[in-house]
Amino acid sequence: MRCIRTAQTKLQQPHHRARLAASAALSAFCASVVLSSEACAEPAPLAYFLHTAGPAASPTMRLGWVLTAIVVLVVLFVSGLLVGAVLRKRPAAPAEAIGPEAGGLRWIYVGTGVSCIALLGMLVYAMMTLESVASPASHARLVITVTAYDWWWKVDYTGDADPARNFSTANEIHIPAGEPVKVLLKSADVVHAFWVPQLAGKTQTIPGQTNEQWIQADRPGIYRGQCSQFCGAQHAHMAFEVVAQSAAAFDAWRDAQGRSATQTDAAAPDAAAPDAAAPDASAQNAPVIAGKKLFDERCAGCHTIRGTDAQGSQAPDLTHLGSRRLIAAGALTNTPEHLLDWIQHAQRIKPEALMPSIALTTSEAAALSAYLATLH
Ligand code: HEC
Ligand SMILES: [Cu+2]
Repeated sequence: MRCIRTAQTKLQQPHHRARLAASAALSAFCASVVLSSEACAEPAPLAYFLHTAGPAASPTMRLGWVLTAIVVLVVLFVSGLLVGAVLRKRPAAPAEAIGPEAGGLRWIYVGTGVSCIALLGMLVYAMMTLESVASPASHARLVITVTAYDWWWKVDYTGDADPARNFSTANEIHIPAGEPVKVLLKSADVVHAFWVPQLAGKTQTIPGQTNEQWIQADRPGIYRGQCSQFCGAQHAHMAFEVVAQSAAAFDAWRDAQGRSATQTDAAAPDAAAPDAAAPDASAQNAPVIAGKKLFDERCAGCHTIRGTDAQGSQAPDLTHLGSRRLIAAGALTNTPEHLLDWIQHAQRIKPEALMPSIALTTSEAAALSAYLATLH
């Protein structure tokens, strides 16, 4: 958060003391209400105070603001009355006049009446909002299944007539922009909650039950999601991203993700000519081959890479690892350095995560890196 750092630097310089109060106020403001990328260097990733991007979320954001406004008005009004009552001087009453008082009852009738009308109005508005986000305006053509695991998200694309377009991926949900998508929500272990604040409200994932949510992004973009039900040590590092794309880009993505690792390799132009370039290619591929062997020995029990012997089912599918923006459920950006760091120090980066830290020699790390780089 750059704006806080700026404010702190100013505090350390004596000639800026006069601005101390202003800087402190500014940094407090930025820290508590980082509303937009203009206000601060890094936008709040969930950014749900001001920004929504779809019909399942916008009505609830409006409801939130309207209810807040009404509540603030009520507090101000009642505070005003209270201050008025405290300041008001009444004539000293004669001592013998102690007894039931009839004065002031009107305030109670009016107050109760107004409160009832306001509360009833808020209730009706809230029910209407609930109704409007309950189901999409048109039938959802795309249905995906998201299964929550401690502490990551499995995403299954199923239901396409072409089996090659049905597959499993992790922590990154792609959807076509401008159309509703139905999300079936499951849990593999404990109760989690699926929440993409800019696209829809929260829905719990409950073991043994399938819940439903729908999301729709009006425009292409990347929308951050987060588990919002405390589910254990790494609950806070259980994020994901929804990537909304044009219909064509989404189709291309789905086609690519459906391919197995070997198909992707075969499609790559440099691996297409195994004959003439064989000696060269195999020298180049030696680390890749060593890396694949290492993967089969040390990682395949948990992870799947489609098209290979690695068929583990308790961890993210890594067939197209390279296509993801983030790894470890949003904990790190997907760079070769972060990948190696994660593999060797998963327990430092996400203590108690269900992947062990794996010790690698320098050459093993290089080989594994080379192999993982082929999983695009
Ligand atoms: C005991 C099971 C297990 C083993 C063995 C294991 N992993 Fe994992 N791995 C996991 C789990 C579980 C996660 C998800 C952790 C999380 O995000 O909380 C994970 C996450 C990952 C991720 C991040 C994937 C993503 O999309 O976010 C990578 C990359 C990865 N593992 C690579 C490896 C490699 C390489 C090996 C072998 C050297 C390996 N893993 C061995 C269980 C395992
Ligand atoms: Cu969770």
